[in-house]
Amino acid sequence: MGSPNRVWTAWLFVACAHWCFCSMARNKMFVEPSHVVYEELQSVSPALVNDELKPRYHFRPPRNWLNDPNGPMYYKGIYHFFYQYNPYGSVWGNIVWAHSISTDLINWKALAPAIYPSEPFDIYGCWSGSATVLPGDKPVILYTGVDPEQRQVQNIAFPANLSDPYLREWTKPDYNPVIPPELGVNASAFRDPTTAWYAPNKHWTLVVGSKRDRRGMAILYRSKDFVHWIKAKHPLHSFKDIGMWECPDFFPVAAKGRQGLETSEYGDGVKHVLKVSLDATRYEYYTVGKYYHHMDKYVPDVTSSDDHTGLRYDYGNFYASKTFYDPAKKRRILWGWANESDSAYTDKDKGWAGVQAIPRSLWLDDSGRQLVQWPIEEFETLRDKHIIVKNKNIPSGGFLEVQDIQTAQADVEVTFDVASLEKAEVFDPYYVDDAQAFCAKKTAETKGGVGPFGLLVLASANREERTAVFFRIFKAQSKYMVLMCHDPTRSSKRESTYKPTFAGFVDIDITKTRKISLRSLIDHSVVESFGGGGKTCITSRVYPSVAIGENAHLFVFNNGAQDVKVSELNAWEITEPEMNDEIIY
Ligand code: DQQ
Repeated sequence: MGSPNRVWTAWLFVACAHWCFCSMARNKMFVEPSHVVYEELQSVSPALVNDELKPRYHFRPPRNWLNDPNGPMYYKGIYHFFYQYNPYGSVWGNIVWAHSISTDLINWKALAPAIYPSEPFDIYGCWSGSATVLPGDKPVILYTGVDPEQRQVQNIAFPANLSDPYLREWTKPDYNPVIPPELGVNASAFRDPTTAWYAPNKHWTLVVGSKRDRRGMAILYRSKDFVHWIKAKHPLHSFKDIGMWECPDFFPVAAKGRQGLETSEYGDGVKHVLKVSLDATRYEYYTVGKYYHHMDKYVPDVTSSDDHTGLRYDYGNFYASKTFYDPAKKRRILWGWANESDSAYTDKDKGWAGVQAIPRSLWLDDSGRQLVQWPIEEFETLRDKHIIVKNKNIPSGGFLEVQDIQTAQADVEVTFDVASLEKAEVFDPYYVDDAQAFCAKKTAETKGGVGPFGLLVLASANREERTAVFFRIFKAQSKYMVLMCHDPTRSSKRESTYKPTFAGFVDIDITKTRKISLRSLIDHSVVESFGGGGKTCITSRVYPSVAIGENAHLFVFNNGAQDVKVSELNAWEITEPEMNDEIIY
């Protein structure tokens, strides 16, 4: 048992994964609704639907299924990224921890999978988890294993060779699991350990996602040696009637400024953030609050709500996210899974499914009420051909095409001047907690007062096919409300794809700024947008049927009653980074 000093070889992985797949298939592994194995879709040869829709600069393996980001970390000058991956097909199943490395978080080289089912404590699954870098620069991984009784248990793994900066080989000690589900813990809802922090009480501390009945919970564990873990009497935090909390993330943020904090930081000028991924809705929410160390208790601020009306990193396709502290640039970086909007059957035909959103730097907004996110600066090294448009008035009902640049693989930044708010529509308070439903009602087609104005991306030349990314400004009782929307309802003629509108409010005082900015990263079937300088983010997966490759156009539009001005628009073609093309052994 155990795999100390195992020498990694390709054949061993293939044999192991094959055995694992057969054994899972034999045992019909159905665990949770979100972990359905489509047995008939595993191990098929993909008939590519349209490879031009495959994202080119977002993180992805060359083929097959990807889901959650796992264990991101920085070690000896190298960024490590692991992710849930199916080596056999483009639907969920046979999950291993695939492993990639980078020196800039943008160009990636693939290594052989780091963690894969091999021992009784993980033979039915190697699910999500996190890395912690212990003093003396010693990385360690904690991940969820599924054991033969279908129990979710937490396991530890160590690098086999700390002098290998690529950390190619990982060892799972025989004493695993280090955190089994004890009496009173729901063993089929007990997963995704966080990065641990060293608390002032001189214990390593972490949380594991769980639920009790319908109460979502972040169960807290403490350890002196990182091997023996003791469950605390009370969870770090919990919330009623919400269901399973997957992939919790808990970290400190500076109350002022953009600098990231190491996960164990505490004291004056430090706030904390708790993020949970809700299995019931497949959306995730975060709160900003205070961590009371002496009680190991986290209390969200009154401005942060714990339920489905709460804050989201991203109001679109973005799930199971995880942050890590980058000591090289003193920043906190967010990774999130942007899943497909296609059916499992179409994913099978495509031969690929899932990307990671572009890594984002994240910090606390000056208001202290929410986080702000922005694509990491390294992304800009991919910018190529550049076009600028300045001072263009877009009259009511007008369009402006951004020409002389290909826009299927692009980065667009635009600032709109909103000179007058006179024609703003009256806000309907019914939608104050449901921006998404508001956007579904007031789409890009619905004429408004101030807005809808914004971009039509991945558009056909005649604009019949397009994804609208836009703002709409309303007059509420005591302030103006800025709604940001993604409307992909006309993004494709393909019926089979899910085309939901996504939306969030942007917390800016438009009466003061009179301006609002929008950035959209367009990557064939990904549209990732940042409104108000990164205060509100939305990611959509869209699959145009006409606006593909060279046939994709970009427009600015204004469907409001009042003119708006593009004070400046910058668009860049984006070059293709190195993206896990071949495995380095
Ligand atoms: N995905 C993993 C689980 C996690 C879920 C399994 C979230 O550990 O709860 O692939 O997407």
